Amino acid sequence: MKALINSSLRNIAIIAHVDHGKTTLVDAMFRQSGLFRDNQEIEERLMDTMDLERERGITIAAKNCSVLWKDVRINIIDTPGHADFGGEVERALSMADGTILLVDASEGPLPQTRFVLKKALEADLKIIVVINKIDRQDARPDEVLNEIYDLLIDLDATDDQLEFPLLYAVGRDGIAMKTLGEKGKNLHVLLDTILEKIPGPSYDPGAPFQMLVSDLGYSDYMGRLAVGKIFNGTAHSRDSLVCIGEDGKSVPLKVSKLQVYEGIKLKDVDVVQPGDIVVLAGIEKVKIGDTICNRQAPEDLPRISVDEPTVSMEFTVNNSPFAGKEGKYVQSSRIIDRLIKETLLNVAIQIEMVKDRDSVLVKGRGEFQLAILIETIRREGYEFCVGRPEVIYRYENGVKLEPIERLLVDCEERFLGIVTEKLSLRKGKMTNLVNNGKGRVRIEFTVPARTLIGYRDEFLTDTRGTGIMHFLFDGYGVFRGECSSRFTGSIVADRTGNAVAYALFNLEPRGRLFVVPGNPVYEGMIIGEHNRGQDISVNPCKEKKLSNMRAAGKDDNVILSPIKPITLEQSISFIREDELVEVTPLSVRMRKAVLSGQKRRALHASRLKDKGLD
Ligand SMILES: Nc1nc2c(ncn2[C@@H]2O[C@H](COP(=O)(O)OP(=O)(O)OP(=O)(O)O)[C@@H](O)[C@H]2O)c(=O)[nH]1
Ligand SMILES: [Mg+2]
Repeated sequence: MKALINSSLRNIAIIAHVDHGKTTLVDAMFRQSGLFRDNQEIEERLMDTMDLERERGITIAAKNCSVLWKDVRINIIDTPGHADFGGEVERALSMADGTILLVDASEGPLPQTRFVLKKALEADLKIIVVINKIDRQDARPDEVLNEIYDLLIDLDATDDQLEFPLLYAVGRDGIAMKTLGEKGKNLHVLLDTILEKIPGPSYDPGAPFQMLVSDLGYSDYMGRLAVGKIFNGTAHSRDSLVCIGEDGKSVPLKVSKLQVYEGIKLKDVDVVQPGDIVVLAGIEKVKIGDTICNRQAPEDLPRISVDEPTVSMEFTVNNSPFAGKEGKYVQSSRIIDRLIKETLLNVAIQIEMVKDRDSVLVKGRGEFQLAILIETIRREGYEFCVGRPEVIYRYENGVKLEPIERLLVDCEERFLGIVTEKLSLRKGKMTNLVNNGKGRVRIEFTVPARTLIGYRDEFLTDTRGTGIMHFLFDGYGVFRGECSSRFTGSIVADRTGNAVAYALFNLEPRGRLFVVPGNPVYEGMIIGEHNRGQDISVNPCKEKKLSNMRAAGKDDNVILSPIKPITLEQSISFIREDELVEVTPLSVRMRKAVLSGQKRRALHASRLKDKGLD
């Protein structure tokens, strides 16, 4: 029985679609709650502390911080908006008693708005709606408000949930107001609304200590750190407690340090109060979802549940001719250990050993999430190969099911034809079409997740960079039939050496090249995309014969078309089933899984023979 409320605290999660301004709003809340001196220079998007977050301007992991407002400490959890990091939102909501739902005043609710709102409603959390970025030229706050109501109704919100507190904001300028006509000056109305409308955490005064572990950290001095909300009771530093794991077994522990969030920093405390979000040191073997509780009356809380992964990728050791030249950690055991560590820190990632011990299947929510994982560990010095992302199928009563995405496209009317044509090739089904009468259309599709891998680049090209697309996992549906992952072949090097301008110049008409003169290549490495459907083997190292001098005179001066280096994410969505991406701290290369051209031809011939086509 929960009877008391801790009114000196509030725990809120900020949720929204990607880029709707969550992290920027947290900055402004920091500034106005007196955390910094008025003239102190502070960085933008302070909570995006990871290198990759700063480079890409997106939030990847949910993070905690706090502000003090009118003697109440508001614990804030900033969450990522990108769909692939949805597990972070589910984890964050396990610590919150309420949420701020941000919606861009121009874009309105988008697929991830639906996802996060659904999760908040399921968790029965109080919601404050903030229509943000009302300074935008194309802001349409009234329509957006109607769309939010429609969304809530669509998600079966109760009458109580439909009567949400509503504010308008320009997060970047640190302004919020109750009505559109007002001229806001600061965020005071938002901070006051949080105190007024979001309940403080409730707890049972008679119950012993119980804390749900929602996040893990690490400190060089204190070792493993467990982060989470205290559901009941209090604890002191030096207390003897237990941790109940997934198997129900209790492991004893002694608290070595307790901390709470003060701004973006942590503050040591001797005692922690019920409802607070704390950082506890003193236990090594702890997992997200475990309960830390009293030794005398150990009772676990429901574990955090996150949606199942929908995409998998195979990680193998690098066996290319260049293996071991650039990476520090190359052995399979090191790679597997690193991936196991990731599953401890990230509840949305799972791994499974395959066939031999040299290969491991990594499962997640989407190829972008896996790409971020790959980028993170390659920067730590790891080197390995990954295969094409594959969706995870399910079978029900003998029927094959596949993950289906709900896709929302916003583009100029003139691109409607090409977009629908491409998506129907990819087994998409149109479910809605809205023409706003100003030259742009909004189209909704349901599309198999597997056929969307790699579609974004093509979509941007098709819409001359002006189209916007968002998609969100919609559930499992009946398999919609085979579809080629790419309609072009690969240009494959047939030997080891360095690429030469003359050879590349002659290859240019065959397709799009990925290498420049001087790049090292090896047999089986993919150096370009062929215009035609099948692969071709070529010699990119071929020098011009000296006897042929007069033919082209300025041999050394051939002018090659400039190329954009292909990124890790592009490589991952480019490769086909029989291809791999080789990842090292310095390079990203694509290759055939079977490097020898001769072996590939033999394999191809035997496949044709099996099909009776030789
Ligand atoms: N016009 C306008 N732009 C804003 C406002 N607030 C934020 N932005 C811009 O919107 C972009 C995204 O801001 P973020 O705060 O990173 O958004 P986010 O919701 O944290 O994004 P993710 O964490 O990646 O989901 C940045 O370029 C901001 O400068 C605002 O009030 N008005
Ligand atoms: Mg952010």
